[in-house]
Amino acid sequence: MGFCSPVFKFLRRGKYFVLLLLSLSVLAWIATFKGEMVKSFQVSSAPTQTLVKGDSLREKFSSFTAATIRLSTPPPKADCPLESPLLQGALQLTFESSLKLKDVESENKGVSEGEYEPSDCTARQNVAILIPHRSRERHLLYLLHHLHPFLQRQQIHYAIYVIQQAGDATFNRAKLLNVGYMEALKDYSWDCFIFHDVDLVPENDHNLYICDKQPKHLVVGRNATGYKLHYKGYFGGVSAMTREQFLQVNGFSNTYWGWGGEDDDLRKRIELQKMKIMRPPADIARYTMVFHKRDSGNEINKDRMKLLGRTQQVWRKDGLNSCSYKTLSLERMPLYVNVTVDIGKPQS
Ligand code: UDH
Ligand code: MN
Repeated sequence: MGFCSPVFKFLRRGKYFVLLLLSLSVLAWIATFKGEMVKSFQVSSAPTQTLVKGDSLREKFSSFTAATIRLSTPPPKADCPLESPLLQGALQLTFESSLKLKDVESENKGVSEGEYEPSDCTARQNVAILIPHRSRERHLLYLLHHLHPFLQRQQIHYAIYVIQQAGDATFNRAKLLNVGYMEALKDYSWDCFIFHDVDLVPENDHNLYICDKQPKHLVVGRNATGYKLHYKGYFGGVSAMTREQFLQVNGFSNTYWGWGGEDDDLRKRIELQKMKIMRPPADIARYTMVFHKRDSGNEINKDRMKLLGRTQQVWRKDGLNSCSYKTLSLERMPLYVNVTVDIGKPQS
């Protein structure tokens, strides 16, 4: 029997066949292993993968990672309700002489650098509160104490800016508020601005610190005036205008030094634009003014009537577009942004 017998040929082919089978299973094993490798790599870098249509492993994988991502990022917040469920109505205001800034800070842990936004819903407006200020620290403390919880109950996204007039030149409330508007807009594109005297504390949280289709005056009454409107057309104390409304009237005039007239000037600008001032109901728009005397450096402005006679001629070139000032410092305190400015002095 020679080497080329049929039995030998069969054995030789069988050997190749076994070899072939062996190498195929090795290849299959490598392929599975590689699959596992790819899979575990994709787990860690999944967000950047591209999905090839028809690749079912990747498709499955991508829905798995999408679910994982959804779990780790919070779901989008719903808009806050039209009326906040946290409102309390008329409030019992207190003015304790023992109150300290530290107390007010620890009462308002949710406020950071003067800013707050509701955690469980998206606020309907973003509001900057602007407070013109010089040497009224006690009033500021009382206002912060009441205003922070008041605004939080209204579910507003807000920040408080205190604009301090540096030096002892005559006070200019209106120019400080123009500065506040411009400085606040460097931080965020606020929808609405509240121009707020430091000594006026709102008595009812249904008096909403949000803007409307028309400029809004929030102080219908105050304790000192028997809760009656000061006079027809009064637009002082606390008022609210949208970013656009304020820009449309070119802001406040910069030329009112000392007490009075600047708020009437703003009303005239509003009327020239055919806008109409709105007010909340009298039983809601109530304020307590912390008692004070006239400040030195804020004497009655004897020129105010003369200036008011010129509003129509000058409003286009006297206002936001002509407001020059120098920011001396901007400090982000826990409860407010403190902007100290040199606004110059009256031209004589
Ligand atoms: N302001 C200061 N410091 C000043 C002057 C004014 O912070 O030295 C600010 C503060 O925000 C104040 C606002 O400007 O609330 C308006 O000034 P004001 O409170 O003096 O004006 P008001 O009309 O009083 O309330 C005027 C004089 C009150 C005399 C009272 C006599 N019974
Ligand atoms: Mn006052």
